[in-house]
Amino acid sequence: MISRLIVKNAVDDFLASLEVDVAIAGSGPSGLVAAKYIAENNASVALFERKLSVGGGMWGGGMMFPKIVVQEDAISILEEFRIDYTEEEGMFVANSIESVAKLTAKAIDSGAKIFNCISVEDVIIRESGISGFVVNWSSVELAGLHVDPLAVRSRFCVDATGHPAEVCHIVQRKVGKLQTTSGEIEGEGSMWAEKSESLVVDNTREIYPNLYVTGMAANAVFGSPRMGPIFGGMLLSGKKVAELIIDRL
Ligand code: 48H
Repeated sequence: MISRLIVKNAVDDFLASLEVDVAIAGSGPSGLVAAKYIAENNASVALFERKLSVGGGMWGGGMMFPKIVVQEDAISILEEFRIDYTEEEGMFVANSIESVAKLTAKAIDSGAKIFNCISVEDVIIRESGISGFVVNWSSVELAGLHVDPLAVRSRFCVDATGHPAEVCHIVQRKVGKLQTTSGEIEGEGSMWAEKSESLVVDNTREIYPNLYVTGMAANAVFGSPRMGPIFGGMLLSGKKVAELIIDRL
C-alpha cells in the first residue's frame, strides 16, 4: 500500500504538470522566487531541479559560512518571504539555510510544483518559439544511460540554471540566435559585485521567443560579471522575470 500511494500520487503530480503555463529549469534563489510570484498569480508552474536538494548555490552562503548579504533594495523580498535579517554597515545579513527553506516553502505554498532529481536536457521548439522542456531523470543523465526523455509543454520557459546557463546553451546550439548583441552567449565575467548586482536585473529578459533568463544565468548570457555571495540581485531578478511573464499570461 505504501508503495502504491507513493507511485500513484507522484505520477498524478507529474501528469498534472505535463502542460503548464510556466516551466522553470533550476531551483536556486532566482528560480524559487520566480516560481512563487508566478504561481501566486494563479498560473501553473513546474520547476525542475537536477539535484536531490533545491536551493542551488544559496545553501553554502560564502565559502560555506552560512550567511548571505542582501542590499537594501531587495529587503522587501526578504520580508515577503519572512526571512530574518540584521542590518550592519548599511547592508543586510541573513542565514543562507533559513533563506533556502523559506524561499522553497513560499514557492510551494503559492502552488508551484517542484520536481527534484529531474534535469532539463532539451527544449521543445515550435513556430512561435520555445514551447516547453524535454526532461529526464538526473540519474539517467549521470549514469549516461541511453533512455529517451519525456516532454513538458509550457507557454513560457525560464532558464534559472545559474552559472552554466544550460537552457540558453541548448538553444544556442540547436535552435538559433539568442537576443544578445552577438546573438550568442557572451560568457560570465570576473567578480565585480557593485556592477553585477544591478546588471543581473537588467539582464533578466526574454532571450529567445518564450524563453526568459534569470539569476546568474542572465549575467552569464549577457557577459556581465559575477558578484559573490550577495544575493539581492538573484531575488530581484526572480521577481522581475515573474513580472515579465505575468504581463504576458
Ligand atoms: C535542471 C538544473 C539544470 C538542468 C542546472 O546556481 P543557482 O543557485 O542559480 P541562481 O542563478 O538562482 O543563483 C545563483 C547563486 O546561487 C550564485 O551562484 C551566485 C550568486 N554566485 C555568485 C558568484 O560569484 O559565484 O541554482 C541553479 C540550479 C541548481 O540547483 C542546479 O542544480 C540546477 O539549477 N540546474 N536543473 N535541469 N539542466 N542545470
